[in-house]
Amino acid sequence: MERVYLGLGSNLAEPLAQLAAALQAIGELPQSRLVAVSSFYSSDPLGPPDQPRYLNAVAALNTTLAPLALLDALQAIEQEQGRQRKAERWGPRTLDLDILAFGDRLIDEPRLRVPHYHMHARAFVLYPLAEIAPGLRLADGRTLDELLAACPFSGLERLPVTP
Ligand code: A4P
Ligand code: MG
Repeated sequence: MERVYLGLGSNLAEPLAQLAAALQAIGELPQSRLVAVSSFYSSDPLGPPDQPRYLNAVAALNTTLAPLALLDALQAIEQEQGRQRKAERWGPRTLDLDILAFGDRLIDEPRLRVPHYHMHARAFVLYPLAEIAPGLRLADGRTLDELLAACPFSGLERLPVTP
């Protein structure tokens, strides 16, 4: 079993329902067990400003799936929930599932880079991750504490209720 951390994000079509459905689907993945889910956070959109606020969370999964098999399964969940890939970078989406970390692996393939290449600068990833993985050290040696120290808690609101 390897421990995987997943970032979840949505800013279209009832984000709360999107994240709840995604967690349900992740919990049903083969060879895998969902072991923790962070609080949900409302966050300022990163990218084009003329889009709704996002709902973000982070989940922990134990799995024996290979990384690309997990990516395929996550992309199938995104498709299932009506994700339309558009040309616009960082545009609005019903559901985005990112692999943040995968055990001790460093992955640099055309379809998959792990640790996720933008997570270090994203409060909406780092703060929920810290809830469920305090003291985490990434495969490239960076610690979550270092990343948090360089990334202020701003544009982010921790919501009291999770489904
Ligand atoms: N890919 C490579 N590495 C990974 C990985 N570690 N996990 C590839 C998942 N996918 C990975 O992703 C494009 C391709 O990245 C995939 O086909 C996969 O093979 P995508 O989801 O199709 O495209 P994208 O998400 O639009 O692009 P990108 O650059 O991944 O965007 P991000 O980084 O996911 O950002 N603002 C707030 N507040 N909250 C958000 O969650 N999210 C985004 C999207 C923008 N602004 C946001 C948020
Ligand atoms: Mg993505």
